[in-house]
Amino acid sequence: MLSDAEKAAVQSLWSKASGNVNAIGAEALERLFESFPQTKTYFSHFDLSHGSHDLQVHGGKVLGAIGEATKHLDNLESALSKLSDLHAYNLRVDPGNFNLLSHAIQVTFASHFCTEFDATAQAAWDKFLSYISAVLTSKYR
Ligand code: ZNH
Repeated sequence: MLSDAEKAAVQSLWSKASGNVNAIGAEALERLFESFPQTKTYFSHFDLSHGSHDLQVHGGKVLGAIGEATKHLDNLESALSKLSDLHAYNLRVDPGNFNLLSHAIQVTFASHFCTEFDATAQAAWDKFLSYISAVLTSKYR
């Protein structure tokens, strides 16, 4: 689990990002799709053009769920249980893609919050996003 210092780093960066979830989420998705085009296959029903409404809305949902998770750092499994079911049973997203999205989110944070997202904050977020990914892929079989 995260140390108290890591929890504080996660929450502090989140307080900067939380007002802008659609734009930040959309940018993270755009970076994901540009760098790893195979990830687009899950979104064939979306308009993936730059800044599209679909990217904004879905980006907002993904980051919103991450924001919600920042409030349940001691309890991620139950907080993310419904999303975990969705990804495992319904969406069947290849687990390898979670690392790619985590990477895209971190690069997006770095480009928006260059001062706050220092090496310590990044390490905490990397750990946090790994835990989220582990929960979201825990029900695969
Ligand atoms: Zn996911 C969906 C989150 C990852 C794919 N997602 C979703 C949602 C959310 C999320 C919140 C919505 C739900 C509802 O509506 O109910 N995700 C998330 C997170 C993560 C993720 C947090 C991590 C971190 N996903 C992911 C990946 C992928 C995905 C990696 C691939 C690539 N998702 C998805 C899809 C969907 C989702 C496909 C569906 C969409 C629509 O709308 O259709």
